[in-house]
Amino acid sequence: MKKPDRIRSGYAAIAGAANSGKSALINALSCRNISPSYNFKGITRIPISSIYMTENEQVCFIDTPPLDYYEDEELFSSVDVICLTLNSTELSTKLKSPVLRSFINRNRQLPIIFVPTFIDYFPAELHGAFTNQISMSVNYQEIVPVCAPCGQGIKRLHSVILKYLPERGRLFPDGCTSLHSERFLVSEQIRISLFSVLPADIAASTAVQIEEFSIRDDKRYVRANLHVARHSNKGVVIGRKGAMLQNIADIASKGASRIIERPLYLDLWVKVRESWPENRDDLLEFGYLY
Ligand SMILES: Nc1nc2c(ncn2[C@@H]2O[C@H](COP(=O)(O)OP(=O)(O)OP(=O)(O)O)[C@@H](O)[C@H]2O)c(=O)[nH]1
Ligand SMILES: [Mg+2]
Repeated sequence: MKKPDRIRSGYAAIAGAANSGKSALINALSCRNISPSYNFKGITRIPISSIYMTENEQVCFIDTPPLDYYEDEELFSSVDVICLTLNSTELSTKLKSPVLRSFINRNRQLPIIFVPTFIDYFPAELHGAFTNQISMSVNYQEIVPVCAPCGQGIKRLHSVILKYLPERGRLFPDGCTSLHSERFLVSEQIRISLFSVLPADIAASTAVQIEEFSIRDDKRYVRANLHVARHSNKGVVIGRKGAMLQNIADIASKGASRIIERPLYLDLWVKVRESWPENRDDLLEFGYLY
């Protein structure tokens, strides 16, 4: 059967304060674990895209670093719709936040869907109260409360996002899952694995640098350096007889193979780059500034 020529297709950015559930949301909306989501502020350092497509729709979701730290004005001005996450346990404070107010103001030409997150903290009878509270303080297009890790509200949010995407030709080729290179997606999967086994402060201060990415017989061979910010962290990342490093490599290669849909062999090395998060040149070298 011939595919329709014009479908709902476009870009939906996810913005919000640190730890408000943006990455959990992109993972739930695009049905893949592409962006590290953990209980630590500032995990997402670079915008990450994840494409969801069917015969009748193509949505490129874009997860972004917290607005408190950085705002990519160009990125937001070029999307079709913005989902603004607000932690519902801190709704009143967040709605007054100057950073958030100025973001809403600067992007008022775009549809903004307000997405109260963490609604699993409240009984269903109270969810209407979030809508009232938001509608009293800002102009809004839509309000969709969600709990991304438990899937609540995700279907509804998805259909509301679609309403704001124009009908146009297909933007992405069949099978395309992200705008990023495999190399970048693999390095983010290594970051996800760091957070799942290391203390959060050590994981957050470990940079991943892909040193070699080669392809043989459709298999990926990747050598990556894990740069810890302190000498004392090196032993923790390696673990007893290398057990922690092996664990990280196992989790990361499984996750990365799933994301890039190919077998992948990973070789990890731990290096010390003292205080790299405070050093502009190191941030540039690791791809966190550009
Ligand atoms: N209970 C509950 N936990 C949530 C919800 N949304 C996110 N989380 C958890 O909250 C933590 C932070 O979520 P993230 O998705 O990393 O938040 P973020 O906004 O991407 O954080 P940064 O990248 O640091 O800005 C993770 O442990 C998530 O599993 C939710 O609706 N309910
Ligand atoms: Mg994030």
